[in-house]
Amino acid sequence: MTGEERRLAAANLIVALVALFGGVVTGLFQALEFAGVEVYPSLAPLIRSHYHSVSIHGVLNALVFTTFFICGFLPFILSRSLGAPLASARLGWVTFWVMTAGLVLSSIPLVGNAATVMFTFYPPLKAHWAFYVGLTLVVAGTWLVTLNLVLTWRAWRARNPGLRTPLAAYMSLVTFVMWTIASLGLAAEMIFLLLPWSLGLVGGTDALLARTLFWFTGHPLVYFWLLPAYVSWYTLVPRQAGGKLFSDPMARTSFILFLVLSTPVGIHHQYADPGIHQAWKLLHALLTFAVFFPSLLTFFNVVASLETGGRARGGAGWLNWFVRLPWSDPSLAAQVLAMVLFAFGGIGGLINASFNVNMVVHNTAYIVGHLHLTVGTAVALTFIGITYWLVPHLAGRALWSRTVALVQVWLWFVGMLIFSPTLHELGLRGMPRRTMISHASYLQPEWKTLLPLVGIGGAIVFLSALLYFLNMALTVTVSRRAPQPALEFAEALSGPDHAPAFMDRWRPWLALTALLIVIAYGPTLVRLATTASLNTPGMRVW
Ligand code: HEM
Ligand SMILES: [Cu+2]
Repeated sequence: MTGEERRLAAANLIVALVALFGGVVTGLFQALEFAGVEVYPSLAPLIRSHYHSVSIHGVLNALVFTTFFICGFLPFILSRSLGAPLASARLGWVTFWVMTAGLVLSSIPLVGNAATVMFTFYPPLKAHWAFYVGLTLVVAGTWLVTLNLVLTWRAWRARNPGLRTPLAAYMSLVTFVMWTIASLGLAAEMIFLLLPWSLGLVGGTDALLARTLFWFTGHPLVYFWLLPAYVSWYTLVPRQAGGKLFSDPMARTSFILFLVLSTPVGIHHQYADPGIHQAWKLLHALLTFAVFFPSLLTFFNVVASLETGGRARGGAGWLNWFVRLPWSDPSLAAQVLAMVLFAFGGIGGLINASFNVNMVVHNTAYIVGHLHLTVGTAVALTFIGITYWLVPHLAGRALWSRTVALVQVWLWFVGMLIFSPTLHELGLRGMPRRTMISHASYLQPEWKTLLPLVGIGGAIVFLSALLYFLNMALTVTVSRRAPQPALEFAEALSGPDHAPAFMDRWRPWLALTALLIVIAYGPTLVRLATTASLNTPGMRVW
């Protein structure tokens, strides 16, 4: 193995963390705005409005931080898990620079208030073309990551015929293959609608077709964020907890189901959209409940694995094993607390997914509460936990301070425990999301009493993030040099040989994935594409 995987991972992590920094700063502004603190006037011309801030916040956190982290983390994991270097380090660097160039290109209009269209960029809101071109380059870069992973795996396979693919490599591959299929919707939206429109080649656009293509990718996008966190929960956390993975075959099963079921569910984001027949919405609702099944498998498997750790450390009884986990390890603490909040995120997700109940929470602050439990904590806090071992590993230095890291982890947890339930409740009281709420003429007294808690919770999470960046910066610069132990994956109680061989084959699963997508999306997409009248003019409302 060469040092290239380390350098590639480090380069991606640097971009990811810079993005997260911008993401939490804008998050603070928004939380303060909700609490009635006038921040935006003093931020001009850097931040021009709440909507400018929310656009930067969503893009940096949900798109840039996550994507760059994943493109750094999973190739590194795959290479370690196969015990082989990446097929092409040069391809790895080309990929990194394509994505970074795309990021810079899209950041210019974003920062300059020429792409204040939120991270979902729904037309007819219209951004500068550079924003769309840049994001397209980032997505194209992720396909190159897939290519590199597949080539690496095939070379390994040729050298090791008949061996089961190691779990961590298997999961990394599934994640990128799933994402590559899923991102075709976004690619189509960009190439056929947004790029020609923003370049002035066509006069208008079709909002419904664009949204449908967006959510084709937008829902599996959440699995693109989550599956790398699961990779850590399944293949690394059990060892960190002092235990073993409960079941390797069950873990593989859940990932296969995520591959098959992540994409044909996106219309659950469009229950409120006119122009899509209810039958398709219902089918997507049912498939959404189907994808809840591998989530439950994951929950059971990961908790059972943690339990083996807690029991090995002397925990007895029903719950005492949980207390006995090695809580003094910030990497483990971060990820276990991320799981705890994710359980609530999952429950809330079922409410969102329920066709008619969705109407109660649709586009309210409840959704903001939900997504800070899921991507904002389950994913972000897990990734933070991973960096507590990965950054020292890459830098060859000890973590600067374990204590600061532990304080950071608990502050995030406590801050989110205030921030997120408050937003859920505000949503149930009818407060909309994506609104400069303290200036809304319809601001309700029953919202006003709760809004300060959004500011307080948000400020605590922000403080936590500052401690994190301080610790990371000092780790890579002044912390003492200490060679880090080699990366070891968790053993499994029930190992890979118990998994049926057909799970290691790709064609049947890819065929099933394609079939479900054609059934769930085919008729709607064909109808929308053949009747699209590109006549909606673009709008700039900020
Ligand atoms: C200091 C920490 C954070 C604070 C205080 C914060 C605060 C907020 C607030 C107040 C909103 C609602 C804006 C509105 O609807 O008008 C928001 C939206 C959002 N946040 Fe955060 N956030 C934080 C961290 C994060 C993280 C770590 C992520 C993901 C990795 C994230 C992802 C999002 C997303 C995707 C939205 C929705 C944006 C949209 O509606 O377009 N946030 N955040
Ligand atoms: Cu979804």
